[in-house]
Amino acid sequence: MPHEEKKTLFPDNLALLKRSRDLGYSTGFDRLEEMEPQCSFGLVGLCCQRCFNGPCRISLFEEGPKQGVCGATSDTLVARHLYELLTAGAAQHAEHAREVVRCLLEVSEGKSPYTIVDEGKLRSLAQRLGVASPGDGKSKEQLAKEVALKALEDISQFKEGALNWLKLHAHPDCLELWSKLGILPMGAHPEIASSVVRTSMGCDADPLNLILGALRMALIDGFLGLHMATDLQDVLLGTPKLVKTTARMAALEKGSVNLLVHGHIPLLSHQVVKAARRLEEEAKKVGAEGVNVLGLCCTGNEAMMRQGVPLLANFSAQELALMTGLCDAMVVDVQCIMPSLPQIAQCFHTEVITTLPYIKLPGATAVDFSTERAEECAEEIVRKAITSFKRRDMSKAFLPQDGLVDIYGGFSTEQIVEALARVNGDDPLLPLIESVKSGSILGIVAIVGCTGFKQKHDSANVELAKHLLRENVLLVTTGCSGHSLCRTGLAQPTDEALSQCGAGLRGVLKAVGQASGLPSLPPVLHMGSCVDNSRVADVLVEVAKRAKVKISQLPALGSCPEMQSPKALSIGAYFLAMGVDVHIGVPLPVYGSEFITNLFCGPKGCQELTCEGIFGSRLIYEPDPHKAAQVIIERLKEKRKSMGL
Ligand code: MSK
Repeated sequence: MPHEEKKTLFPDNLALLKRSRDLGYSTGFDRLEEMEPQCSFGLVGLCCQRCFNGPCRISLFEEGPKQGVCGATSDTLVARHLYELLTAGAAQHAEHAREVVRCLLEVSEGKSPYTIVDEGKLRSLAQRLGVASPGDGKSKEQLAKEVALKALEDISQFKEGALNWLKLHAHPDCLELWSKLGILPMGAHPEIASSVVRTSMGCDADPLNLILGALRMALIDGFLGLHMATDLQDVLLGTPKLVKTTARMAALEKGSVNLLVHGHIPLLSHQVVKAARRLEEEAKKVGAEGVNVLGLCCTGNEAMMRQGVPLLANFSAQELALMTGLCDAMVVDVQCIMPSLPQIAQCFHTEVITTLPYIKLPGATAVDFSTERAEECAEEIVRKAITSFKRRDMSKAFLPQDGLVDIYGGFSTEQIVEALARVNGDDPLLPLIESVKSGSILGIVAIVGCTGFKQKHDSANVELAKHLLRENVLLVTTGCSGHSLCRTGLAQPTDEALSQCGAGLRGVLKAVGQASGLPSLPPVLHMGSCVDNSRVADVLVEVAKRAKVKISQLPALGSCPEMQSPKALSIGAYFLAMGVDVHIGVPLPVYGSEFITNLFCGPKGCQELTCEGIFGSRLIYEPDPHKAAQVIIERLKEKRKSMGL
């Protein structure tokens, strides 16, 4: 097998990887190879660079140091590092949410071109937060302000007891357990500050105490990151509904201005899509057929879910997209943006545009985006893409011949419930619960998260999905895994896609889909971006309540086969704390500590000191997608037994 074919799965990405190598351009695939062999101390969490006595490296073997210069043990090093990783993930999601809260506050004060799009959701949030009651006559602007202030309370103030967003979304049993464990978090900012202090040199050194701190970060991630961002984005931009669009590099159009949106916070991309539609005529004046907006990574998922924007590429293919020579501009905000992008862009005519004053890339153009001036900024960005189109050199263009694939996305919790309600209007969750009880559906697995460079790109996501579908596992997806599964044709209700499913699952998908006027539901339900894992959590909480079981009894699991970002880890830890098993395909830097490894992946020894014993969940590490599928199926069967099935 040629070397490149071990690196990436889909033919279009493969052709572009070969092209990058032919032209002598370096991508992440090449840079990882140059990096190897990687430091084994770091890989198992035993390299500490916290002070200038080090770097300290603790040996796993009989020979060599067993403590750092300060006396920190391997358990302390691993726990501290894990806490830091979770803090990095949670902080990114909480800051994402804060940007959206700020926008909502501006809307409430009439200072923003954004509007309240889902007023029903705003009113429901306001009532559940206790700032509104039916018939109180409050305007939507008043409600927006009060909801935004409640959100800011959670983000920045020190609070005791359960935070507002925990009360909104957590299962009551979970709240009780987290309270007993003493892991109910303070506000996001106090928790992040506390983590920085506790993980510094000479501070918290108790491994168990550090892990309890890390679990607080997991809850910050889940509630003050994922849920808060999702709720308020839906209010401002609309709650996603079923949408049909396309995926793969073939979504680039040779005759159009191709403008790529990349990053995470959809406030920017939403306005860029609207501006692109307004400025079609300007594009035509320079000889283009129009402006074609395409999505990368999670911004791509957000723009797909609400505006039907095609999915172009996920994390590991962001550089490859530029290798087509057909990208006129790429606009980015925050997270998962490779610093190499402007270097590759300069080899073509592509303009890379950063938009946040605190996120800049050497070689990129900066357009400082503000939500107050969102329309103006978005038009400036689209005009830059149109100008760049005029510089495009078609002799450098290369569009792989692998065709477009249709995708059906937009499966918000509301959309899923709406589809189920067409089967049973009085009790929408019942058809799903009965399908699980009858065995037509073995369980529910969310294949989520990233793609990276350490495995064959997209392959583990796709192989795991195909294996689980054959075993009648209902699949939902988010993040860059969502791109992988859409590209493979599993997010469309075709006979070919359905033929990948076991008979029981196929029957359920057809029955629910046909009630909504589709031939079937697609085998994989795309629920959105990384923050939309909140929607997955909401579904599980509601199903557990309706089925009158604990979340930890549900045959449900989250899998991140190609994890690359600490954000995936903080999301995973949030699901573990809820009682949901989590599978990862990339090793965590915890193997330097038997205590921490057993705590997450146990049980060995004392049950009380394992996730299994405390939450009823387990972290499963298995890089091989087929072996992982077998382990996952066994775990789903164990959970079914715990439900008496
Ligand atoms: S973009 S965090 S690589 S999913 Fe959300 Fe993709 Fe993972 Fe970034």
